[in-house]
Amino acid sequence: MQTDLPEEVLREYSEKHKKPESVNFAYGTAGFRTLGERLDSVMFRMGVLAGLRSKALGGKTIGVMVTASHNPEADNGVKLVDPMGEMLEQSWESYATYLANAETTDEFITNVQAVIYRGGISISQPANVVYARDTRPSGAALVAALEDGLKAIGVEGGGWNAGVTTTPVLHYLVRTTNTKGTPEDYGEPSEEGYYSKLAAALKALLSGKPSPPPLIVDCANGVGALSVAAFSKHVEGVFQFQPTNTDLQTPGLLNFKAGADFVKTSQSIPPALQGKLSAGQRAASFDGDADRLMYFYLDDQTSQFRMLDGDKIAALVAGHLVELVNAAGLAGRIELGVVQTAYANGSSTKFLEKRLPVKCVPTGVKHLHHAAEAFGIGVYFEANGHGTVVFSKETLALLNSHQPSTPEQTKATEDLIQLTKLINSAVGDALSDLLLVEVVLASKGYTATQWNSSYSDLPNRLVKVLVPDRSLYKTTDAERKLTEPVGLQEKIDALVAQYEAGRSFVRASGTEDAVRVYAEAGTREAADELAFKVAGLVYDEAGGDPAKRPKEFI
Ligand code: 16G
Ligand code: MG
Repeated sequence: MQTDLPEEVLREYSEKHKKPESVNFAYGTAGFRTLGERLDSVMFRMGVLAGLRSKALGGKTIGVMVTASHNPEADNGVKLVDPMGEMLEQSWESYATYLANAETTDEFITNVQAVIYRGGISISQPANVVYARDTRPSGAALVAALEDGLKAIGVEGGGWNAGVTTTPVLHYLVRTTNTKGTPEDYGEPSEEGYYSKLAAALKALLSGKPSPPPLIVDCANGVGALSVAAFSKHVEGVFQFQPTNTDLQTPGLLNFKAGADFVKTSQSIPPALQGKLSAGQRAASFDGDADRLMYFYLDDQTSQFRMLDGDKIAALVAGHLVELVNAAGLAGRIELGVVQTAYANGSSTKFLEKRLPVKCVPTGVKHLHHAAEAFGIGVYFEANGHGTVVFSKETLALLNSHQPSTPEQTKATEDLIQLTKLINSAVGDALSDLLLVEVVLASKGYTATQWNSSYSDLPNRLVKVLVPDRSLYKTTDAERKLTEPVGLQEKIDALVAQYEAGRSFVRASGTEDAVRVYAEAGTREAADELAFKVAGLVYDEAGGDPAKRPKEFI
């Protein structure tokens, strides 16, 4: 049994994975993320930290995912996953940053010792870690560095390599490993177990309903392509995918003019799908690690592109869950709520608020997930397509013990129970969310057009502003208002007041060195104008170089 820190081993490995000079790493909303070539030392150190985190929790299995999600192919990243499949606890994010930025091996060892001390960690505890990566070319070498970290800190068997898989699968593996044989058992801890679980729930939920039409899925030329291919085998004859953007060989294609982020930010159809969609036919896009989902279709009348984003998914799913809870005879016994961020379209918030409680929280899955857990059934989605539904322990127990008194109640209760299995509550999951959407549409007999008609999005615009120091931008009220730089918010308010249905907010990005401006208004022109005016204001207030001022800023 290990009782002391294996300092010599750590030193030896640390020398092999030196930190690049003059780079400052920060564990942001989704872990560390930057050019893959810069991340060798970070990976090694996160291997060590994952081991320490597991030891701190008495040997519970911790997850490590190597991915940069929707970012360009040259980027990579790493994030740690806590035992129930949730994001790393916030207090440990600062440990991650602290270890990643130690300049030398000596400093690294000192910092490791400090983490052990501050975290009250007993080094003699066992450590268990499962890790995976997406399809990025830099992934294999980075995983090798991670493995050195796991070995150096004494993780059992050097960790469990789950190979190339999606972020949601990794989260599922963490949760199932830790809950196996407990009352919170979440399924078989294997990728096949994940597919089987989703497939069984899908079959139960679609039984007796018309089969959904074959669905075009844009896999962003990423790991989602593997996942869709593997899952398809489990649902033959029940559900048919038509995967596109599945090229994992050609360099540079990952997320390039493809995937959920492309669809959301460009508000247009991925070029590879052009000419493949008939009017009214729906299609979906995953992002590069398959934890975000975006739907779209071409209008049957005008052939115009129509996007069904995270807000539309939340509205569809929450509405259906309310109906099921009522139909099951459980109205008033389960509190349903929706969690959004400031990026949620104003129309979606209005639509939802008429039906159930809606909460707004800062950007980043951990905030949404946490807030959703306060409800009996919490639906959370970011507009960018990342989200899921969480069920409280009480709700799960109630569903299982409920005695329905009519056949209708029995059916609704069974559907709710199957939905708890179809939904990956550990994390936003493009595949599971897609199946959820398809089940709801099949239950309601809705087309994409009918789904989209629930409310009309207010035209909106997102603009990025490069400023010398984004850390100067401090917000309050779930990021909807700036407190610093002092005085800027008042100027934004004065601009917003000039636009009908106008709304705008400014926040520092957690993943990029930039400040983001969001604006929406009654018309497309007004939304664009408001966004560019606020962007100009931010740029000038920050003392931006007039020569480099983007010409669209007003
Ligand atoms: C990360 C977050 C996502 C958020 C996005 C915002 C996770 C797993 N992912 O991708 O939820 O929407 O960052 O990016 O938390 P931004 O801070 O650059 O606007
Ligand atoms: Mg992602």
